[in-house]
Amino acid sequence: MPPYMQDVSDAGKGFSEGWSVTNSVNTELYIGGYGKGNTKWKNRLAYEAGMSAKDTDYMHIVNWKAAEKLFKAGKYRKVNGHALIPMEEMIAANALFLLPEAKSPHGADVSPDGRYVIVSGKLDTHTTVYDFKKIFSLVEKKDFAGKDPWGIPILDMKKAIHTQVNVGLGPLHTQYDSVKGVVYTSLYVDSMVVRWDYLKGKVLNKIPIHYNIGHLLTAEGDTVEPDGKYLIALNKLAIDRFTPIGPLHPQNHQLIDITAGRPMQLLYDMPLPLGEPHYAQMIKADKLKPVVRFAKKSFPDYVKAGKERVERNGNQVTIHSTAIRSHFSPEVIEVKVGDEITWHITNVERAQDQVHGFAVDSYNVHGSLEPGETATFKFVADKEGVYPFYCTEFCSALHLEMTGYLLVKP
Ligand SMILES: [Cu+2]
Repeated sequence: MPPYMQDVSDAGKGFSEGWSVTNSVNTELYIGGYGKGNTKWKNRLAYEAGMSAKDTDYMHIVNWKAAEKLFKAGKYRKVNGHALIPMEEMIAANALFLLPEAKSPHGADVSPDGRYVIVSGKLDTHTTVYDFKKIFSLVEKKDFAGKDPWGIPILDMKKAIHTQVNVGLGPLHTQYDSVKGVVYTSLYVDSMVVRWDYLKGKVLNKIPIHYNIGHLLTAEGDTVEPDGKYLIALNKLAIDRFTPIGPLHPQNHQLIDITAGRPMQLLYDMPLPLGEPHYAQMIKADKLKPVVRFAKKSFPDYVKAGKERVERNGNQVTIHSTAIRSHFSPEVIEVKVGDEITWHITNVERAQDQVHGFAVDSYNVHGSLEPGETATFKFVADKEGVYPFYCTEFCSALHLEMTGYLLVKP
């Protein structure tokens, strides 16, 4: 890649399978220098201005199937253990192109059928819908508008566009609905979500968000078959939603009903102890097939209930323990000063989500054991005395009683 600042990417699918797009900023190659105290320059523009000098930056378009052929032909070199195909090889193989996009772009989101990619430039009120059919045609005909300083072909922006839509201030990311043509774009400056039609090129309606929205998601919105119905605004910077409790205000997400045929409706503010996650997915719950407990075979030192024991070999002491509500077994363990302890503990709970903790605090031994998990702690018992060990997860009504003693004898 050329030395621009590459930002968000999306993979092609369906029509654009095997291709990817990556946004970039600072195609100006600006190197800063604003403010007093600069040792090199005076009176330079700040990065934010110097990086936004040109009206457009470059979307990087990569043909991964062509890259795969180059890799198989050995046209790469190893950098830190990774195969790196040099830019010249990619250019020669017609595998890397640039396409102008509105400056300081953020989201690049490929449509469910892979035919289009929607790009929003934060400093442009328009979102741009590019048509891969047009892009591939330009690539095929080698209809280029020029080359960048590294010799990468630049496609003609106007010839690659399906439509541009004036959606509002500060458009960022776009997510797809189950309804054909309908998409949702976050508007950072307006604090809104705009619902619009990228095929017909028109705005449908908007809903205010009570925070500065960044990313957003729709149910299965990044897949070839979005589910619609719900959207979550992933927010930062509460505007006026809460009584201020200090310099940092709470940051919540908002769940929005996007059922087709009626205005979008705010359903719920969702408290999360962190600001806007960058990308998140909403999927149907029945797609999750979680394990209930770890398999024995995952842990060679698994301790079977009833087979708990303490083994000594010289000054090497191996403790095989189990944990289940609300006791450790064994509960009292005697060792000698200087013994090297290897302590295996298996959580033998059959109940779902029944976690236990383990601590020998004086020896700075701490752990957490999920159902079926075996953990191993190693330390030298170098201080004589009576040291309690105990569960550190509030596991049951008798959690406080889930304790034992390590006796270190002189
Ligand atoms: Cu416990």
